[in-house]
Amino acid sequence: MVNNFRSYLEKKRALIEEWIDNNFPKGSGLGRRVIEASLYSLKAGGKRIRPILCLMGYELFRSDSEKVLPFACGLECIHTYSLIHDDLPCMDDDDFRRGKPSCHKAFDEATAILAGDGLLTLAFEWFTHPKIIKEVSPLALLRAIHLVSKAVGLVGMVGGQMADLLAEGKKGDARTLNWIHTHKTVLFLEASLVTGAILAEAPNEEIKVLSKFGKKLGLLFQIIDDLLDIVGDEKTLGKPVKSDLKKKKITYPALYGVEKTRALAEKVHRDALQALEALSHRDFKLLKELTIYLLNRVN
Ligand code: GRG
Repeated sequence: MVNNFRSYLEKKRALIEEWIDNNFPKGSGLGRRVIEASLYSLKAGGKRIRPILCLMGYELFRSDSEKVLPFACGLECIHTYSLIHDDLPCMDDDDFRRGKPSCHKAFDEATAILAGDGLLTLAFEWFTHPKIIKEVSPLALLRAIHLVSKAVGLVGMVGGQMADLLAEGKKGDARTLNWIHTHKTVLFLEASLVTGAILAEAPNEEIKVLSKFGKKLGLLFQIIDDLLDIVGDEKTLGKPVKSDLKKKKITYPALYGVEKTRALAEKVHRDALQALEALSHRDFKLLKELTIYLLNRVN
């Protein structure tokens, strides 16, 4: 089962990479530098969790997920934009990302800001790619775009990033931590999964179940992310460790310690698996494997 799941992830990653390679704007004009910088960050590696979640959400209901690949790749563009901007000196000031110099280090700050802006915009071009428009119900597509826009916008990831910056160096509490993580990370991961189901025109009741599961999965992802900053390996992670600690970020280990945080991750993992049980008439084996993978991930 585990090997099957690994090969599933590899297969999906290869499809995502291939689609990006074939469809990324080819830069030949005077603005070529920003295209190079965007592609540099987009192709620097990464687990491709958000597009894979979208494909998995779709595949619970329909088998022809290649039809929604442009949408899934658009999610990765949004994610990469957020990482480029997060690494900027005026935000988290990180020199390395995905094992390589951050975009503003490999290029310069102005180019990195533009690369992020360009990727965010490209996401919407891909969400409405002619291939998607031909294959997916227009209402389902609008619903999916609305959901993801909200999840990554002012009342989602952008707001979460604001709160995260404001909380730096302050004594945080559980409520603040939960708010930041929900907005900065969880809503986008949840939306990535749920958009897949929406594009497959899944019944609303099942979309609600996936939304509940997606929240647990997103929280698990973030708790492990916090833990890896303390116990992770720099080379495997592709970025410096103990960076949250140095910046006095509010994190789960900072609030509860490593052991309690690990126990919390295991509880959230169990909750996520329990939420999935409500989909007992669907084949959710891969989502179960993904939950286990996210609990045990090392990067
Ligand atoms: C700048 C609007 C804006 C938002 C930034 C993404 C983000 C919000 C901050 C990055 C800091 C961080 C470590 C957030 C926690 C979760 C997270 C997004 C981790 C990185 O995502 P992965 O592990 O990265 O999926 P890869 O490289 O595998 O794609």
